[in-house]
Amino acid sequence: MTEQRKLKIIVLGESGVGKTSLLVRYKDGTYRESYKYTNLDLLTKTIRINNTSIHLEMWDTAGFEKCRTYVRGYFRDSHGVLLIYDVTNMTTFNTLESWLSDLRKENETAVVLIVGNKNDDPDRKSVNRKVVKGYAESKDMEYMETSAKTGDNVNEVFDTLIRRILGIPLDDNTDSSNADSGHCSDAEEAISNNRKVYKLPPIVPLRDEGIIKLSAQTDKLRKDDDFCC
Ligand SMILES: Nc1nc2c(ncn2[C@@H]2O[C@H](COP(=O)(O)OP(=O)(O)O)[C@@H](O)[C@H]2O)c(=O)[nH]1
Ligand SMILES: [Mg+2]
Repeated sequence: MTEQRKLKIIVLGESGVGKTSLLVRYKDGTYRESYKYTNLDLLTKTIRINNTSIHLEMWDTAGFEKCRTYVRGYFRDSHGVLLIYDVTNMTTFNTLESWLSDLRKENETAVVLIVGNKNDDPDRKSVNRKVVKGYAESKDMEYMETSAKTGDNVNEVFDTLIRRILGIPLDDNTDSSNADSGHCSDAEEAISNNRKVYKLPPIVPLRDEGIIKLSAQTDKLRKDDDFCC
């Protein structure tokens, strides 16, 4: 029997780091230099992992990060957070700590993954990988670099976040002897045997339901929470 799960994922970080671009790239594999969505709120996608069908609700900020006045409900109940900076802009990395602290005031349990986006031009890269790695380790978080523009590492970021939320181990080394089973139980068995080898269950996209503009609801939330933008 197929189990159903719903996961809420949110994005956080300064305006312009590529949050919307990353969500859209993951949702339907496209990229445009500039998105014109004014009330882009919710993107949905259904994937399957083992026998579980997972309905992803991926919430965009709808621009509230510009004034850092939050829709409080945005943080609440989220299972996973992509904390995003721009690898070409150190300031966007320096503000991650305050985004994280704002998140933790409302949500202590969400899994957070740090993402360095715009990793597509080595000449423009200005945030030192080692610095980010050190920060991520100090927070016991994972850190990955992506490009929404080229699509590099985007699926991997979402896969990693989803696996972390669901408690499915990531592979350190793929064990070919385990390679065709692909079930959680194998991974669990590997852990119980204290082996550092896991076979990842595949994540399969099932439906791409589109971008839903919930401007009516968002307007209400904005009103309720003194949304300033
Ligand atoms: N070079 C490059 N530009 C990007 C990338 N992701 C987004 N951008 C650009 O950065 C700008 C801001 O992106 P947007 O997704 O609106 O950022 P948001 O404000 O964080 O949602 C847009 O002009 C995007 O085209 C990327 O991976 N590489
Ligand atoms: Mg945006």
